[in-house]
Amino acid sequence: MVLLVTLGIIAMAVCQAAAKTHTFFYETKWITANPDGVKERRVISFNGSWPLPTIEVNKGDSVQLHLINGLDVSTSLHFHGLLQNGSNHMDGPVAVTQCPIPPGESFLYEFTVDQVGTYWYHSHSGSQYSDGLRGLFIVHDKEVESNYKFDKELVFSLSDWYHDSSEVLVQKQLSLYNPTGAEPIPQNTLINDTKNITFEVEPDTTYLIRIANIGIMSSQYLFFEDHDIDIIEVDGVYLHPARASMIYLAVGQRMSVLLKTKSSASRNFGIVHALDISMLDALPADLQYVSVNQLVYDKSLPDATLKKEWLDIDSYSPFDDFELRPLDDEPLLPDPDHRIEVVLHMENLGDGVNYAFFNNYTYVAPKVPTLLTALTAPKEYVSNARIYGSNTNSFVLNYGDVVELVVNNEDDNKHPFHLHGHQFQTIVRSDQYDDPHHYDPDAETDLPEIPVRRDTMIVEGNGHMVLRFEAKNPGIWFFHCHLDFHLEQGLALTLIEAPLELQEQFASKELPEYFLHACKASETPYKGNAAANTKHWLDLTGENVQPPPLPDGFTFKGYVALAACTVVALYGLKCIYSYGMGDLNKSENVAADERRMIRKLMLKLNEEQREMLSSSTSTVKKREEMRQMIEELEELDKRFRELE
Ligand SMILES: [Cu+2]
Repeated sequence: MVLLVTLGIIAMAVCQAAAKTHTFFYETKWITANPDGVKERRVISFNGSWPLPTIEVNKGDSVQLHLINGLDVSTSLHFHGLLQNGSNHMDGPVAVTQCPIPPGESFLYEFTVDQVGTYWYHSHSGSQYSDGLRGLFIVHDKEVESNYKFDKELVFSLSDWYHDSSEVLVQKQLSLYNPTGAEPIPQNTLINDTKNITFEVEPDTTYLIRIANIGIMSSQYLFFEDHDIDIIEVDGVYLHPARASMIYLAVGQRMSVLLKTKSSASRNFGIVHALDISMLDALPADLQYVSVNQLVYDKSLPDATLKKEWLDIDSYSPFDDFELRPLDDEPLLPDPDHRIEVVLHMENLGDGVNYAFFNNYTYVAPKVPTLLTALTAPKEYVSNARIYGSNTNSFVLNYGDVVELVVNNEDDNKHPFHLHGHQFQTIVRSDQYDDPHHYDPDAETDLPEIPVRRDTMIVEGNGHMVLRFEAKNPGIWFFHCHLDFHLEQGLALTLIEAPLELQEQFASKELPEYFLHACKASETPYKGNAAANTKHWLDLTGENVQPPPLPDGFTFKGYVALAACTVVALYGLKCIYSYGMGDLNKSENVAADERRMIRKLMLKLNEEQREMLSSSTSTVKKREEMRQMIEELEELDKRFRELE
């Protein structure tokens, strides 16, 4: 009997140490939720529940996540930060590594986790994750965690929150009526997918707090009133602890911090998170950009209240992540074998929509997902960037090369860039400038000896950023702005990393049948070059490309700058409207040139209306008029388009 019990205990211990397989069956379904307590809206649930669960596994475990698409739109899932070494086809971005999963179909995400730390999962199908299809993914490892002393664990997700669905938001963003590419402004912020949370803490206790920004657009600041913290992990990279009073997380970024509570307290303290309002094109009067939650020592003590100085975001000084050092002290990689330099700018194309570009190309999804092009290409073509399309910004990397990626930002805004498949070394991040400042590798002498590694990094407005990594993870890896409206505007490039080795990896294992079934069910071609040509690999006839440019000498921003005052504009609109509508039915009477003129003017007017609408001083009546005018302009343009 004693022996049996002993054997039983040993068996249990072995079981606990052995790697586990975690199996999940999640059906995506629309439900309604009201996380900010202001407006009920549609969100994407798993099996009818939202917020979505935090998935927790141990290093070495396997995940089998069956995703059943119960939505009326297609979907996909990306595990942000997981390197998917050997499982590139499980990475999730539609048109990059997989076909969309259409309504009614299912897909299995199956991989082994060989990393530790704080990650998250989200839809990688358009901007769909702003509809709530996102959650945290945490990987534990006793050995790594034993480097730090803590008693308890907490998890915070931060996000911006919109009352409109992702479909509406993207329509607004990619509109002729949004010529400057102004991003939709969130209505609220959430913490753990709700507002006003309360954490009851014990005195003299150290909490490990994992924090992830799972928003769609805005960076956030976070601090604990009157408490310092030690940062110990950033994007899955464990660190020498760094003392901080405030942190800053762009969308996609994560940190773990240690917070030691006081021995005694005479009140409760604020857990304060605030939007980086410099990223917003306007600040609506009703947007609560600073939120105070409660760190509760004792419920009978007074709660923290909002302090006036917390509203002064300009005075915030968060910890600079370039000061962080990885625990493994991995030194700076040697000078690169392959440097990729891209220039980022935003501009309108001939359809009037504002797009984002790398080296004058805006990302347009290829007809065939890039991974499937790589896996079906003959060896003689697989390393030729051309087959991956002329609008996918594809770069082919050789196995083992040290790759340096330089982004020179010629846009005024900052952008959080995420690279799939790597934790890269962050080498240079310039300040923000009024005019573009490109990276000059010869002038830069002060590279960090032990750079921090991340998977998501900010480039400042008109500044530059430089990252390095070793090309040892064969795969198709997307590099894109995680401000998802910018991704919709085409701010992405594709790394074709070690394609020959990638083909070898997959030579020994077939793509699962359900993987190709998603392609068939969504009518996505799954063989051939970016144009789905399987015979002539260099012939891209029929591929997806960007719209043509604007006519010469025409710039929207210049045009808008010439905008007349509102009164004139309103008067002008009336003339145009009656003229335009009156003649439209006899379309031949309206010369193409005149139509173009009218469209230009409409754009200018619409721009003005939108600017006025976003200013908080307008009266309700005035705002209603403006809205109406925007609608009328949209109707007019629709009719113009029907003529063309
Ligand atoms: Cu961006």
